[in-house]
Amino acid sequence: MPEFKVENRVWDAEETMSRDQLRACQLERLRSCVARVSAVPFYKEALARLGVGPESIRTLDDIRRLPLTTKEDFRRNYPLGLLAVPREQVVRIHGSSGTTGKPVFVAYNTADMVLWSNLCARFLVAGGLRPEHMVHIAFGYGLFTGGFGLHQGVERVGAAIVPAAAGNTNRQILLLQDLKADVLICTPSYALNIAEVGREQGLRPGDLRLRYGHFGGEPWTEDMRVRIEAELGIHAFNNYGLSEVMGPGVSGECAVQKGMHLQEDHFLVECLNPDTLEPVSVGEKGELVITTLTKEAMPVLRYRTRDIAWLDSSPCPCGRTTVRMSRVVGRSDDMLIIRGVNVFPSQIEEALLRVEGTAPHYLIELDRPGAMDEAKVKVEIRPQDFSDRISELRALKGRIEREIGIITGIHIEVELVEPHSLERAVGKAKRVIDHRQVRMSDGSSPG
Ligand code: DLL
Repeated sequence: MPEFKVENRVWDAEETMSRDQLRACQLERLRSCVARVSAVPFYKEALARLGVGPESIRTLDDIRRLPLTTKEDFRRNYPLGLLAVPREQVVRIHGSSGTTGKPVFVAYNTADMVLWSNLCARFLVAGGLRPEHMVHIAFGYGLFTGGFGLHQGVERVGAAIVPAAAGNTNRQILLLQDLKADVLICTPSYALNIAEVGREQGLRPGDLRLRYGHFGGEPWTEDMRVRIEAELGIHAFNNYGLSEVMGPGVSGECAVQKGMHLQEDHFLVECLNPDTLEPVSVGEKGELVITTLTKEAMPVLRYRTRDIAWLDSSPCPCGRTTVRMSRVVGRSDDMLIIRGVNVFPSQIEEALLRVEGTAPHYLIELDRPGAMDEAKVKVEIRPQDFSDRISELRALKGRIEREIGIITGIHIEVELVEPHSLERAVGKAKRVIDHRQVRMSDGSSPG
């Protein structure tokens, strides 16, 4: 038995059901999910086109007969066209960035909210959370699923919550010191930022009373875990999820910390070659494609997450019987995650098109010199608008930054550059230079 870093506990009995029981449960739930999505015109048409229905699902492999869903499908059905229940039954809306200025909305009914809080409770308990703890949540509370999602999970476990929300790091440190939280919840990069600011204030590792941290919402590395654990004197756990299928709660690490347990009784997960859409072998890298087995308000069939990871089906000493996923090692599209916020290059383009005086030539530069991502967009000015007047250029820069802020939700610095100064590509334009150099490894490599 490997050494457990924290006491090994499970939240509910379903986490340890036998593989046979789990498969039977998935099959039954998949059939009812297919029946449920037929209430959505988009799925009704797609299923009719493929000639499939609940009765076509005889084995779990029949999932491959079902249609795929993409972010673009959410966009085409904006704002709530994928609802499978009457609007009156919706009790919560969340959202994430779309590829254009409009967010993608997701909806929950009462049963979904109960499920969501239980799924978050599962991975929080797996990573050390106990009712007697005090939990500091430094995620944004808003359309983003991170703040409210984790909040409900902690509440479900019965621990105390400090809903600090994101930003104002000095204040976060004050709260952590004075209220003596045991658990920190935020993005991994923000955890490092808190550690850095704390160090500047003269705090030493362990000065805060933190014992555990649950981090997710953006990619991070094993090296980053080592740094966070050393600088904050805590055990750092990874958890993964995405708005379209729920939010946080899709998977999370247990005390063994060798991959994130996918909550397979509620999500059927395929790992596909993103080009051929054929399944890859277990242990090989592929794109995760997720079907929600039990979500009611907005169920999704075979959602293409665009997240690249690999699966590990070997038994886990913690006793959970679910398959584990590796860290996310890449994306099969161009989505960037900047300070925890999903940003698409097309959103920057859209912002530029809204501002007079810029040419559609731009370059996004990303770096992470310290704990936090730094982002800058170089934008070419049109020759006719090229001006020697600093005040005019400053106003133009401000207009672009504002527009980018409105569309993406974060501040990105703009640097105006002379006409024709950005390199022109012969083929596809190069829009992003990412210097963040994150070594995406899980300690082990895929087969
Ligand atoms: O980020 C949900 C979440 C919030 C998960 C808080 C965990 C903690 P979205 O804003 O829709 O939802 O962004 C989803 O973020 O497709 C991944 O690319 C990335 N992502 C989320 N968690 C991780 C993680 C939330 N642990 C997108 N590691 C996903 C790597 C992650 N990437």
